Amino acid sequence: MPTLSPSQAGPTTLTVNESPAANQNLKATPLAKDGGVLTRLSFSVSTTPGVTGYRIYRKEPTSPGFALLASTTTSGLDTGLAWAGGDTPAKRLFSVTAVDGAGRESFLSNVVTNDDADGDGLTDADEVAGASDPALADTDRDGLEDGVEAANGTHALAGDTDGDGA
Ligand SMILES: [Ca+2]
Ligand SMILES: [Ca+2]
Ligand SMILES: [Ca+2]
Repeated sequence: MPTLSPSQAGPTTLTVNESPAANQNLKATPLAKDGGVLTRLSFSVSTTPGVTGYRIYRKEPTSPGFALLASTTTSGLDTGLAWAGGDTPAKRLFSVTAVDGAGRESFLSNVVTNDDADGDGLTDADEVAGASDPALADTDRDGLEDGVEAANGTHALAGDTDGDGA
């Protein structure tokens, strides 16, 4: 959160110390490891000057809110937590914040789940059931992501279902 620093002496000034900007491009992808499939998170590093690290938060299905999972100084994390296959293991939510050297923390980033490998808003299981590609956000490459097509009732497998000529 931003903090305010009134001057102790001299001319009256008030400095607003802005907290870092939130990351907006967090992604969760399946990672085959040790005979299982685990959840890997990745994001772009913050462009806010002074950012020294990131905090990864997760929400368990039975938990009312997010809890700290790990801190990292790099732009990704192998969570060690299972990728969801159908309803088992359970769906988890993830988010990340940026932290600067003074300990100021950004708001949460976008939220991702461990059951949507291409981040298009449809779960892997729903994509398999509906024959769209769980590894490609826009299966028919018409510019509308599969989740948007599902919400709009257009077809994710045939191009230009929105009739815009693209
Ligand atoms: Ca998907
Ligand atoms: Ca897809
Ligand atoms: Ca499409």
